[in-house]
Amino acid sequence: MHETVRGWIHEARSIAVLTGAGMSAESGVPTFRAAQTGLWSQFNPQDLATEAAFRAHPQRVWDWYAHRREMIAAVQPNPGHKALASFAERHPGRLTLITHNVDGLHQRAGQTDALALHGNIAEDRWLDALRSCCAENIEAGHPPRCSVCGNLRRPAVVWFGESLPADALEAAENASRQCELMLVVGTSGEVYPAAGLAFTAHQSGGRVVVINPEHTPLDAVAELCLHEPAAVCLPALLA
Ligand code: BJW
Repeated sequence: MHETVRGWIHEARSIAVLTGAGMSAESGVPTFRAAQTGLWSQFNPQDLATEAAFRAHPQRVWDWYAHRREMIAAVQPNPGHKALASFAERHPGRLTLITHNVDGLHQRAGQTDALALHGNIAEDRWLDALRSCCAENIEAGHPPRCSVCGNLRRPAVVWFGESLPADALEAAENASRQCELMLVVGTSGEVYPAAGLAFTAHQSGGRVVVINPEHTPLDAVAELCLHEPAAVCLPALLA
């Protein structure tokens, strides 16, 4: 099956790659829906990643992100991230990388033009974006706040019920419509609108290949499913 997919990669003039949390599993970042460990095992990540949760329990949600930031800062891009970055460098303009991931590992592997649909966990922004708070008034805390009006800092990620960055989403939709081949790597295919990009690629005539050790709803539009870990499969396909 690798030979077949390698042939499709060789032929395709435009390739879109949609990655999710499984892409970073071999770097040591737990997937979003995997059981949480230690202190965080009692919480469902889906219940923490909302604005309502942050407003109700700012310290709890802030500390969860602080814990994940620390963990992510300590890991490295894996051979899968590196294989994608190296392919993009060797074939300028042929590959569009679209990611659910907020961990910045594609960017650290060299793919600075990755379309990060759910933001970046390393960055913060004001919770109430309409208030004009100054950076010099940031008072340390869990979370930090504006010493003048109390506005809170929050992680610059996209929570459930929030809009995705419009430019990145539009570019991802265009790439999905135009690609001849889409590789869907390490995502459960449950979170929209990102998951819908695989259907867009399929409906627009692109071939879809899913790389995931488990079955997902996106298998329905895949011409082939490779049930392998991303960090092993991608280097084998893209070398
Ligand atoms: C391996 C592996 C290895 C393991 N190798 N693979 C249409 C239909 C239904 C619902 C909706 C819809 N449109 C919108 C919605 C609502 C909602 C949604 O999708 N809900 C569903 C859960 C039902 N979407 C939204 O709210 C989005 N916003 C939106 O639509 O705005 C418009 C709107 C506004 C107002 C009202 C309504 C609509 C925003 C979604 C934001 C998602 N944010 C998060 C958190 C980011 C911050 C953080 O990290 O804390 O993004 S949620 C979380 O899920 C995170 C991830 O990026 C995302 C996707 O998860 P992913 O990557 O698939 O990870 P996992 O863990 O689920 O799966 C890992 C996979 O890897 C598994 O399959 C493993 O098998 C595999 N794997 N090891 C390869 N080694």
